[in-house]
Amino acid sequence: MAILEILHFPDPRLRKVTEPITVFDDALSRFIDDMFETMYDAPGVGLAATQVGDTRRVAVMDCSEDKTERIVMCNPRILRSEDEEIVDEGCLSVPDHYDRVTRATRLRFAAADRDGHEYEMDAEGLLAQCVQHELAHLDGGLYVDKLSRLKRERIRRKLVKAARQADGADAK
Ligand code: GNR
Ligand code: NI
Repeated sequence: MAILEILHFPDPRLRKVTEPITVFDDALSRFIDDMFETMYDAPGVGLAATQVGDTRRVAVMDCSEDKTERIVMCNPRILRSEDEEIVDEGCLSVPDHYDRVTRATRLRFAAADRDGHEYEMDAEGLLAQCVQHELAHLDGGLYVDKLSRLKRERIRRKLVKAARQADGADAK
């Protein structure tokens, strides 16, 4: 198991569109375990492969209070969604920022688990929000894309500056 490095906006690797998973092998399973470890360590309620610089179409989630409900989504797709609400959203790839975005309140999605078995699940509340957030990551999207350009640019400048300062600290 390993904790992977989480990329920060505006890293261009976060814009890559992932490739569908066709082989469900031990290497994939180990990667999924690393993603869970990275997500719990962060801590976060979801993590997409894109965020750790990988182009496999997989994301993990655990929105439970006691962190015991692991959900693996390989090749996920939303089957239907209903109602919209404005919710507060954050992202491990956009540290120290939160903003309101519009998301579907309830949805049904399909995905494969780590063994390639297809399943369907109904989601609402935070889980529904997280499914939409992770699916966007797998297509190179970020919640900041839903904000005004002014807000997005402000966030970008702040994170570029923070990354530069972190690099400087590393060099010393
Ligand atoms: O940990 C996370 N919390 C969160 C809160 C509101 C909406 C979405 C999320 S997902 C985020 C982890 C993350 O960045 N996943 O990609
Ligand atoms: Ni995110």
